[in-house]
Amino acid sequence: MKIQILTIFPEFCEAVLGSSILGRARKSGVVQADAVDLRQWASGKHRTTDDAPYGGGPGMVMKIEPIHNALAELKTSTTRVVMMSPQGRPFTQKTAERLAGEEHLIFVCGHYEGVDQRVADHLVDEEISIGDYVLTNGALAALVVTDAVMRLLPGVLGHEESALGESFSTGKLDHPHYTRPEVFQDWRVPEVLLSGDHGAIARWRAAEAERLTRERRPDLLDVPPSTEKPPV
Ligand code: JF5
Repeated sequence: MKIQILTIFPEFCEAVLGSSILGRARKSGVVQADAVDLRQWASGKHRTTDDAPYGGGPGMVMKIEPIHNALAELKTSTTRVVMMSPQGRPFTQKTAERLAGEEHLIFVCGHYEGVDQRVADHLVDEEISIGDYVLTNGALAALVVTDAVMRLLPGVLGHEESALGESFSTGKLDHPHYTRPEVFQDWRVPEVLLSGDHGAIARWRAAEAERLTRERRPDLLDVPPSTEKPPV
């Protein structure tokens, strides 16, 4: 799989892509993930990627031409182009699973007040939001999606089973986890986890996941499984 993050902050993305599990996955060759500097396709002495909004108002809007020219050069017949913005469809684990099946992803990252609407209307396949808040830098959102997608790819995590059977792939929040020591100050590890009774442990974990989900995320319970449908 190949992932390209098209951004005016490539060094910022490279720092994340080069670190920890993502850095190791990249070196192992199971995935190619790179930041691509949008300014390569910006014209003029100042390599401008933004301009004042038509109709007036504060801030700057990202221009269409550099994004168009970058995509014209980077896209192949199998590319899916994703734009990160607060106006996008909500990003979920289902979205991550679907994107993990793609051969080539390009993330277009917005900044400033926004991106010329013709980019979303004509140049991208889908617009995704990572949540109901506003960032200064869409690359931050693209990195969140990249991380969630990459960890699903075979060979990225140590043990294959760790990507499944955890929070959200089950449709519920995860159960609590504990490790040594058995007692810290006066805080004990739940006795059942020390019992060696694997049936009892599985039942306790399922009950804890259910209890936590009912308490914190009742919206996740008793709803039909979402059939995520991307636009074309
Ligand atoms: C961005 C215009 C993009 O703020 C975000 C974002 C929030 N949730 N998901 C993405 O992206 C940066 C800001 C303004 C376009």
